[in-house]
Amino acid sequence: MSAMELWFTEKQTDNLRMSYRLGSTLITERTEYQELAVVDTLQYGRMLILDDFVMTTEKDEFVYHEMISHVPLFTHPNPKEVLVVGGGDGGVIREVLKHSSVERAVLAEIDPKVIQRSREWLPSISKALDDERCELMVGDGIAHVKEHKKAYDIIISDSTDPIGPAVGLFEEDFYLSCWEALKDDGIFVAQTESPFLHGDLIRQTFQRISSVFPITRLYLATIPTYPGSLWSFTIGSKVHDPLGDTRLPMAIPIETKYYSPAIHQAAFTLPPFVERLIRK
Ligand code: AG3
Repeated sequence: MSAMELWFTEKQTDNLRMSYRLGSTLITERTEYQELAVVDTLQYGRMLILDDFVMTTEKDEFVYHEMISHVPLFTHPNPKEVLVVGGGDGGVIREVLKHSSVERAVLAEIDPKVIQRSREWLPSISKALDDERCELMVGDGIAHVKEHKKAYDIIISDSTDPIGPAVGLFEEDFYLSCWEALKDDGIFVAQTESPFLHGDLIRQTFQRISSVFPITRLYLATIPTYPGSLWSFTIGSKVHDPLGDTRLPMAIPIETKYYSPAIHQAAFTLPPFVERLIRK
């Protein structure tokens, strides 16, 4: 057997591709909703791919999963009920359940195959899906949000890119439903793509979220396997300011690899080209 090189390439834009050399392909299948693959990359470990887009890898997933979870959860004084929309790989659930205040974490994932394959092939990411505080809701997250009023302390939108099934998760109507599904001091957060490649989307999403929530803030983290690497998250909050009135502890009672109280503060410091995107 020759040393044949197998590569997976994500077309990040029409003009930019990112390639990963593979050790092996673990599974590829067409689910009811999308093309799903789990491959073993030599650089970043196992990788979940949906419709040819990188969703997460074993080696860099901690940045995204910690930052989308701990920033809102440490902003809220006592988060008990948490909803994750999307995120069938379980990475966000794992981080959310590190908080001892959390009594129930509901995962609303539309594609059961994502849950099943992540359980099989990505145990380090999916392991908390079996926690007794985790409740799996296989179905439409948008409908779930609409059906619940004042039910959650935190809602996390762990969506794919705003194409196909995720389009609705970037619409104002969804942010309004989230407002209604949140308790009086609830916090919403969404992944909102890269300022290098998706500036218009960031501007539009920030505008939409801020038309619903009185406190809206953007923060950043570096995620090497996502297009543009510099990634954004947008928070909409009813009462608690992720930068203001929170009593952020000097030390946190959970183990993390990227998040810390200092990173929490620093992540909201935006370079001028990003600041301009969200300025009125
Ligand atoms: N959700 C955001 C993935 C966006 C990546 N986009 C891309 N590769 N074009 C990730 C789910 C992790 N739980």
